[in-house]
Amino acid sequence: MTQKADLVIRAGEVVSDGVLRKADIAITDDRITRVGPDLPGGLEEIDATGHLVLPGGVDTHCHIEQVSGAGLLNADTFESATRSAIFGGTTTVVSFAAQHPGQRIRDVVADYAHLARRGALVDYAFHMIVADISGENLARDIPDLIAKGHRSIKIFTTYDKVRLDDHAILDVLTKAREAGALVCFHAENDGLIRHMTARLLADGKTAPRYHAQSHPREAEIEAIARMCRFAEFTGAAIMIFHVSTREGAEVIRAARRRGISVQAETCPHYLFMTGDILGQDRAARFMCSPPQREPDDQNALWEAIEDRTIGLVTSDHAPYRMDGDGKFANGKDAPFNRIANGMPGLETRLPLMFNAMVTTGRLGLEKFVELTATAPARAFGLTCKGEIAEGFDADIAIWDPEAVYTYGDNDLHDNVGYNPFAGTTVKGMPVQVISQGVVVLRDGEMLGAPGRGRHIAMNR
Ligand code: DUC
Ligand code: ZN
Ligand code: ZN
Repeated sequence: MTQKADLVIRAGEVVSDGVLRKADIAITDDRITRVGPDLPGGLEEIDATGHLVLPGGVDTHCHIEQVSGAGLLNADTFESATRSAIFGGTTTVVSFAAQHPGQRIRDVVADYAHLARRGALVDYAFHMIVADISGENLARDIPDLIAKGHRSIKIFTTYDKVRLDDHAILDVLTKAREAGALVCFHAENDGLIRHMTARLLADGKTAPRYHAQSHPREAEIEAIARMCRFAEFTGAAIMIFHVSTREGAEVIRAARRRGISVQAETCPHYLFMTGDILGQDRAARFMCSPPQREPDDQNALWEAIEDRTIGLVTSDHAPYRMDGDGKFANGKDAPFNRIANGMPGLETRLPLMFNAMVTTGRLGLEKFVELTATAPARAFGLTCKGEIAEGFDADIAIWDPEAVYTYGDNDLHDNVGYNPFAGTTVKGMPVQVISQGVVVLRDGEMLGAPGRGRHIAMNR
């Protein structure tokens, strides 16, 4: 007699192999062992009748317990960020090990790994932010860390202290190609941003709403085009983070057609917010870089999602509280360029995208799963994540497609203290979440213990 599975999720509508079908899922230990009709009984059973059973979300762009270029620690620990992730149906996060000039990258990765081991409630991996290639960093640490499964590097083309110049970027791209890592870019032209910031401040235009003018669309377009050329020149594989403009997406589309290995992501705040949001009260809540753009850009981003120019939607969760420890660390009247950039998004990413894609029917359920789980896992070599299929990790979110929820001012489970999507109503919410085969969210109750998350190595 074959042994009973530990858990069987029965009779849900399952997206598996990119197709929706009614099926049971058997899980033993932390793995999916079978997907199919009428599976034998398990030691435990979950009745998923009337629900959608989807891979847990994979969010490959979240800033957690990170010190920014300006030296500010963000509001979330690995525990609070991954708690928020679970409530939003996400079961894998890729955050940052952020080097600052003068630090050895191997020490930085070890430090962030320690924080994650202590707090993470779901599985995780890291991008290495490279801000200093001197000494042993480029020659030794980076190849060693890549070989250990840290196969993603993040580079800033702007932001004082952490940005790399073109020479250093080309050195990193060459090393990444040799060692087999993907290089991700925050792509905005630094000179343009500094030029515009100085002009605005000289004119006394210091309010948050001027932030958008200080990051003109041309800054993104130029830097994306330059990084695509550098990828072509070096043969390295790259990823453009948080694409916000029509022209940026067009540059990427053209580069991909030329055969360059460039992937791209965008984020819900570019799909669901426009630049006029910075005219609202307490606009610091919505400040991010690049800034939100125009309705025409939103249409272009959706077109780029449809034709796979943009393959992933991530949160760019960047949590800063609306107080002196966060956004206003430089004073409550700080000029726009001294207010921390970013907003929380780990918990809202999937419901917002589900509502837009599944509830209202834009591109549909299978594409939603691809964009938010399967493609992010594949892009970063997380080969056991992002799919419901035999042999994959049992990371699963069970969704009630009829659940309706209106976001409130401060209803998220992170440490940030506000919800940038307050007032938005979504239909479709995750109601049970399973991580490593264990139920970690049921009936609104979190069941996992901090530190249960595991580091997942990125495969080539
Ligand atoms: N922009 C970034 O580049 N990082 C974090 C948040 C943001 O808005
Ligand atoms: Zn960025
Ligand atoms: Zn970011």
